[in-house]
Amino acid sequence: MEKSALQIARAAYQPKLPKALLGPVVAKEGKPTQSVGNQEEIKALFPNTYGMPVIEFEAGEQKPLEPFNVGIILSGGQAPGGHNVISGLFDGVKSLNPANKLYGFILGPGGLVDHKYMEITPELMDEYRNTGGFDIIGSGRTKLEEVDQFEKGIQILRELGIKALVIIGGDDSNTNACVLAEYYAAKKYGVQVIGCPKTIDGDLKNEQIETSFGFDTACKTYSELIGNIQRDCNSARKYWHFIKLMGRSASHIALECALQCQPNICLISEEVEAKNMSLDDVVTYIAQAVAARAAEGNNFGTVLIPEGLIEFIPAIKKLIAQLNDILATPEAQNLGRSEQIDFVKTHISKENLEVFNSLPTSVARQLALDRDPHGNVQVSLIETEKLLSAMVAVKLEQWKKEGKYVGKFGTQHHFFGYEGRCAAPSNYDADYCYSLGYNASRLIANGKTGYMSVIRNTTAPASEWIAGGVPITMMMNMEKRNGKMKPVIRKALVELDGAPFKFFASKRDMWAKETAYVYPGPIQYWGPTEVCDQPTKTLQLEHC
Ligand code: FBP
Repeated sequence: MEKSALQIARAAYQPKLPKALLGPVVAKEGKPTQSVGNQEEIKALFPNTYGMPVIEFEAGEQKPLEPFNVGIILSGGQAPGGHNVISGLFDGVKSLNPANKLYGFILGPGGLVDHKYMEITPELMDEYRNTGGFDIIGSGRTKLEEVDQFEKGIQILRELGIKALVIIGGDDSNTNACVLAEYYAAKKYGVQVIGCPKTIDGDLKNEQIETSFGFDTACKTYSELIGNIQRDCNSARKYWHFIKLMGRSASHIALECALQCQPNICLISEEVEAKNMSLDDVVTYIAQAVAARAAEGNNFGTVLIPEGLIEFIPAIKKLIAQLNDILATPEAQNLGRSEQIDFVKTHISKENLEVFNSLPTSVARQLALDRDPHGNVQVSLIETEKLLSAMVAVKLEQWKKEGKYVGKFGTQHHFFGYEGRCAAPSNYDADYCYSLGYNASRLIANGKTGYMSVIRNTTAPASEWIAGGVPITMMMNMEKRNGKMKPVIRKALVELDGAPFKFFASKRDMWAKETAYVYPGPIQYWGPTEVCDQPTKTLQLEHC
């Protein structure tokens, strides 16, 4: 594979590890844990993996281990740093015994079920150190939830002598990792399952997990692009740029980019829901800011829109909840796509039908039809940026007629998501991911299953990071998925009383009125620490 000069230089980077992981470790165990909600139900569903203690590694003696093999799966959307998790795991496993082997399952959890795998050799590994992407083995969204899949999985794990499987994924994939860990523990199959917190969305975090990997690099990549747009915007002074940002339900990415770039407007879905705003309220809020800037002669600006916004408008949220229930019924499942729309229309409540009919046809179809394998509405496919700018234009025209607005409203639209998911990891993600992978090898060596690899205290220098494991059941509660109550990891949404949102809220009126843009520029790997090694503003505000 031909490489750029930057790739060659970057390949030589040795990621940092927490001090505790530099030599042999012992696991210091805390008290028994509880799930975040529905304790009785979760305990009953996970009798073998519920209540385990939180673990922290300390320097100590490692008991000698027989050689063993490990399997790895990349699950769900790409996130910068995936290859570093693999290289950390690879180096960690080899450091325990050079004869140990690492096998990668191809194209996500489906590779385990279909027995598609490859050995990660030292030469192959070296090709991918510190690179973005998941292409070393590929990723996929197959949902691991059926006994039949678990049984097919154990066949190949046994054939390859695999003692532990590491699943790198978001909340849904780690939920499935936990279900698999429980199943293999109940059956006494002798295969451990360890999860690893991945997703650019930043919504897999809690008291134990400071951030999911990839969030840092993805946000820095989008912020570079937004900064470039803002500079263009402030140079030409003739467009309003409507920029949708990935992040699925949570608005963490939009919020982080707002903290980095200081746009004129940033919508936060969680706030829209809390304030019970309608679509018209959101449109009015944007139009007012456009009109206020126009009154000062500024017919330009930037609007950041989290991709999940539409789901958080309370009336639409209610509609989606009912659509999910209807679509999960066997009758609906057996219908073709166009018949499903008619079926849905005849089965939803009058109130929801009104909301459904008020939406542009393309948006209504998206809400009514496409779900990913985990039952999520595919919000990345909904063009909210175009929907909102069109509605703002209509409102401004109306205000013009009423003499309330004088100005020009030229628009440009952008959607940033795929641009950042495979970016070369920032120093933060390169170190964090490598540590997560290396740490997973220590959880395996200590015989743990049903744990997520966790690295904490990451706003401090890497040498002070804390390494350990958290039982996945601790993060679970019961939620409705595909029409049924299921144990799932609780998604972390933007907290309106959290420091990042409060800081943003204290500044946004000024940012709306004035042109206070910040241009963060590209990610830097070499240079002063304040340029190269800063964690996200979200993390800094959460930990200050
Ligand atoms: P994960 O939750 O699997 O990490 O994926 C995140 C994400 O990038 C979302 O931000 C986005 O909505 C979705 O994936 C897009 O999915 P796809 O890659 O299937 O188009």
